[in-house]
Amino acid sequence: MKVFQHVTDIGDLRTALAEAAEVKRDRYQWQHLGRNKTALLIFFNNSLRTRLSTQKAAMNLGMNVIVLDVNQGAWKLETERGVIMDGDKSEHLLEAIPVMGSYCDIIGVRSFARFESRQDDYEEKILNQFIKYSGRPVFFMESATVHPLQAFADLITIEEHKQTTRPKVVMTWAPHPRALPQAVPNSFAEWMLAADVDFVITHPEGYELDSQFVKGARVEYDQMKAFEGADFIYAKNWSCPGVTRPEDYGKVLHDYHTMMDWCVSARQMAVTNDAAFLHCLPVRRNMIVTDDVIESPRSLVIPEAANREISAQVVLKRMLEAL
Ligand code: AN0
Ligand code: CP
Repeated sequence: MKVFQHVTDIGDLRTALAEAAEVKRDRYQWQHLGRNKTALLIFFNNSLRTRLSTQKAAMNLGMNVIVLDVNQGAWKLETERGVIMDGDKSEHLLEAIPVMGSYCDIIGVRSFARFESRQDDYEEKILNQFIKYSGRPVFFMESATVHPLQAFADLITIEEHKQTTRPKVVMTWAPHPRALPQAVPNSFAEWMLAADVDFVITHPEGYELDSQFVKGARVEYDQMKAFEGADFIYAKNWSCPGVTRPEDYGKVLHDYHTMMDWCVSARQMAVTNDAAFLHCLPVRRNMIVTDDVIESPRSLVIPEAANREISAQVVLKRMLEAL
C-alpha cells in the first residue's frame, strides 16, 4: 500500500478485518518488519488518539517513530506556489516535504480542512503534495476530507460487537458550538457503504455530505425515525459541506441552542434496538451526547478508541510489507 486515504486502498474488507483480528491476538509478532524503519508522523492540528495510537502501532511493529508538531517549533510553512515570501512564513512546503521524506520510510500526515476554499479542501491540496513530493508511502491521519484510520477502527468495533449479521448503523449529526470538518462523517459513510451493514444518515437540512462519500446512502431527516431499530448509533457534528449552497461551506448553519434536541439522549436511544453508542472522540458532553448515554454500558467509545491502535497497525504493516 502506497497511499491510505480511501476504503478502496485497504482492499477486501473481510480480509482487512481478519488481519485486524490477527493483530489483536498478538500485536508483537511482526517486530522484524519494522526493524531499522522509521515512521514520521506530522501534525498540523491537535491530536490525542491519533498521535498515541499510531505511535504505539509503529512501535508494536518494531519501527522507530518521529513525531513533528508543525505549529510547535518548526518553521511556519507557506503552502501556495508563486507567493513572495516576505511575511511570517520562513519555509515552503515544497522544500519541507522532500526534506521530511529523506528522514523516514513512511509518512503519516494530519492536516484538517482550513475552510478557506471548498475546492482546495476537497482537492486535498496539502496531502496530495505529500504524496507527490515526499517519495514515501503516505497515510492520512485526518485530512481535509477523510479520516480513514478512524473509520477502519469504527468498522473493527462494529464487527466485534454486532449481534446480527447485517446490523443497522445510524450516523447522526449532533450540535456543536464550533465549525468542525466533514472528514470523520465522510470516511465513516464511505466505509459503511462498503461494509455489510444497513446504513442510514440523519442530519438537519443543509448538512448534506458530498456525494463522492455518501452516494447510495439513505438519508432520513427525522432523527427519531432514523433511530428506530438501530443497532449502532454513531454521533458526530460536522459543519456545512456546501453541497447545495457552496457559500455556506464550513459554516455552522443554526445557533446551536436551537438544535439541542439533536443531542443524543435516552429519549432517542429508547427507540433503538438497545443500540451501542459510538463516537470518534474528543466529544463535548451534553452537546453531542448526554452523560448518561456516554457512560451507559452500551457506550463503546473507549474500545473504539483502543481499536485505533489496531487499524493503524494493519495500515503500517501493509505499508512495511510493500516497501
Ligand atoms: C476533529 C473533527 O471533528 O474532525 C477531530 C475528530 C477526530 N474534532 C475537533 O476538532 C474537536
Ligand atoms: N479520534 C481522533 O482522531 O482523535 P484525536 O483527534 O485525538 O487524534
